[in-house]
Amino acid sequence: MKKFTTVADIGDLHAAVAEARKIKENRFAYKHLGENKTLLMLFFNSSLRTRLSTQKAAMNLGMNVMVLDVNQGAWKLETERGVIMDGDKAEHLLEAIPVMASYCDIIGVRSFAGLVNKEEDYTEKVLSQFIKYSGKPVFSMEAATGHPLQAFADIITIEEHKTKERPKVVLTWAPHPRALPQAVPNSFAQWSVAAGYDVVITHPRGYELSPEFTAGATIEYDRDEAFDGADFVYAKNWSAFNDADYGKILSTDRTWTVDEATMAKTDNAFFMHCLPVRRNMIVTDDVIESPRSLVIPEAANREISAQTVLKRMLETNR
Ligand code: AN0
Ligand code: CP
Repeated sequence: MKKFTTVADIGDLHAAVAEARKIKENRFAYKHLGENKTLLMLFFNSSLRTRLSTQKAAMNLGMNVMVLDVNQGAWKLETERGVIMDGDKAEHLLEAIPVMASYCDIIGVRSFAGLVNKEEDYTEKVLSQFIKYSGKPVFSMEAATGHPLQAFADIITIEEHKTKERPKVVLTWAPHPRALPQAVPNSFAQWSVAAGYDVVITHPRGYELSPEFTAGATIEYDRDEAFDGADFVYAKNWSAFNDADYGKILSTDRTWTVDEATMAKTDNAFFMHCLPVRRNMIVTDDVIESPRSLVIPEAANREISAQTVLKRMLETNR
């Protein structure tokens, strides 16, 4: 595996989940695979889970790990070619990428959507330069349009908890005070369709996601209808994707907060969220603390999704 940015990169999803579950049974079975190999994790944005789970996954495989927070202590990086660099950016990505690549064997990149220029975000301007210029296997640790390590962990979690072959999985928008990227819902929609689930997406009008990611899912504007019979409820906020409102907050309507009344409409559904979550905006205390909440096992599975991806990258790039 040379890159991991989308569900297509993992190949047969059911085989990947099976491999992940085997890794989970004995996460130290491959502790020599990464010997003398170095992972560089590069963060343009904050992280708790991705940082720790990916580092832990690499350590399980015997790798060395270097972590760089680009905006804390490194030179500010210019990403645009042709710019006269007379501003606050001291270094260009076109030098920084091959330099960083010379010190490591695999690179993980976190670079969120700017939510200002849709074309720039949806062409994955930063991540694609790493893929093009590093010469090393590159994986997304949440880029502008997707968060595949999260979606992979989410699918592993659903597979561990589902009681039906084809569960009804509802992705619901929920309110949040700041504009957030579409990366998490994009990937969750794409991966859960690929997993073969009955996927329903519900949100206020104006919050339609890119059809590139939601193909195969049903968009249901009637929230009650969407939740009816749901086996899994996946809550997430995102900002608008449509051209006129790109990156904007169109609603903070707290009737969309997932509460006990919402969950009562489901078929005793499990509750999921990628975290970090704002309580009583996205979900009430009662729902996130209930025995049906999967937020902690879901986060724990981030170690497993990362280890599966790193293992495959190590195996195919020796
Ligand atoms: C980020 C997002 O919504 O994409 C990261 C989620 C994993 N969330 C926040 O910035 C709060
Ligand atoms: N879910 C997730 O990616 O969390 P972090 O932003 O804390 O890494």
